[in-house]
Amino acid sequence: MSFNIPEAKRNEITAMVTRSVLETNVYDIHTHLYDPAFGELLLWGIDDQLVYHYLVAEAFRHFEIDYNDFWKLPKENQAQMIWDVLFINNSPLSEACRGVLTALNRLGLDTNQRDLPNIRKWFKEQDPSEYITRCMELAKVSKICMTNSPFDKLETSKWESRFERDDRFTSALRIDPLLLEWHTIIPQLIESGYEVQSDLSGKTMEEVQRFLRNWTNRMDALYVMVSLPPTFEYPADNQCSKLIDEAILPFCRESGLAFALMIGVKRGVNTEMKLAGDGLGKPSLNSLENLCSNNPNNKFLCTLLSRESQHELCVVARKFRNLHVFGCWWFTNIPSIIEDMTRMRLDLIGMSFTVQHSDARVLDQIIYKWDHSRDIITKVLTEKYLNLASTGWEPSKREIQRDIDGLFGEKFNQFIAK
Ligand code: RAT
Ligand code: ZN
Repeated sequence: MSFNIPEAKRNEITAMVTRSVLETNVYDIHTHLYDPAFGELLLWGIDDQLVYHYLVAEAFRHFEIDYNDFWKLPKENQAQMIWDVLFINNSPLSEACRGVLTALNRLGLDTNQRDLPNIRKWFKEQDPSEYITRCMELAKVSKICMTNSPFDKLETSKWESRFERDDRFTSALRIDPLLLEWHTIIPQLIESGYEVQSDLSGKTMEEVQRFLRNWTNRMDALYVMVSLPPTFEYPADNQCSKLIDEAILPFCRESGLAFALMIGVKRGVNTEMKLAGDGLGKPSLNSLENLCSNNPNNKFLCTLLSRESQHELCVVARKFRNLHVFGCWWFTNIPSIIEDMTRMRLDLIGMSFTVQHSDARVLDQIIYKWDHSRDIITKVLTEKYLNLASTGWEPSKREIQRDIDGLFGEKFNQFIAK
């Protein structure tokens, strides 16, 4: 209730919060973007925006084309089909559609022309290295954390060569296959000189730790990360749990790195849609509680995919200070849910979380993802500071700025540095 605050004070607080949220640089702590040294792996431009898997999933609901026939088309033709069906034949109201238009609009293009050839022409004229800076400036993103897989041949060849890092891009070591498809990666580990056994016997655990150490050093990784299905159980009598206990967590303790868990993805619900075919499920958070309580000397970062799990996650975070909650992930990264989650997190865990990450796969997307989130964060925080002011506690400009710095990356930095 903020009706007892004089109007001038209300306006002052609203203006301070709005300015601070809109002008503070963020650290985007989880993306699928790459340091420009990775060349074509860093996607940008209108065609990559249109074939983003969030839009592919929406477009297939209208298409009649066979899945395979669609995948055989060149990227430009796929993009054209998506544009036609989601932007021209229907109004582009979904979050992912609106996102494309927000980015184009902020880049100075006239979206009202609905002119895809002209948009393409504009992108062809951009200089890639200037364009990165432009997108980062427009989004007010000062640092971008990549998702780096030592199992992805496309990127490992680059890591194995020496190259100069762009210091705006940091790294996170992604290890999904190690925990979820152990049998499929054994040949690669053996070929790279690691003495591992399929039944995890002998020197396997030490060797997995050596593998993690080598890749962390090579990538200068800030944290180790995995995305897990809703059926994830810990502790459990299986290889995943054993690898976590005997390789991942000891390595994280030794190196001081946090272990990031993104829980709730059901891979391949419709495999014909490829990346667009993943779904979600509601996990039991007993496993997360067990991880945090059995391993008090480890640090955990966590984000969850199901809306229904968000309240429970906040409660787990209230119990364990070695857990840092971050972002509104994937299917939760839509305005109505961001608003709900942000308000609930502030209510339950105060200022001790990271409010958002973009998960951008195409550079230009950082513009819309952060623009849309900033609008909602402004709304929620303004309401919260006005509530505070109505108790007589007037937030100062410096306090507001401190808080927003925290939510936009400082709390994350402090957590991983602990
Ligand atoms: O949000 C996405 O683009 C998903 O495809 C996933 O990449 C997810 O964010 C993940 O990191 O597993
Ligand atoms: Zn992701």
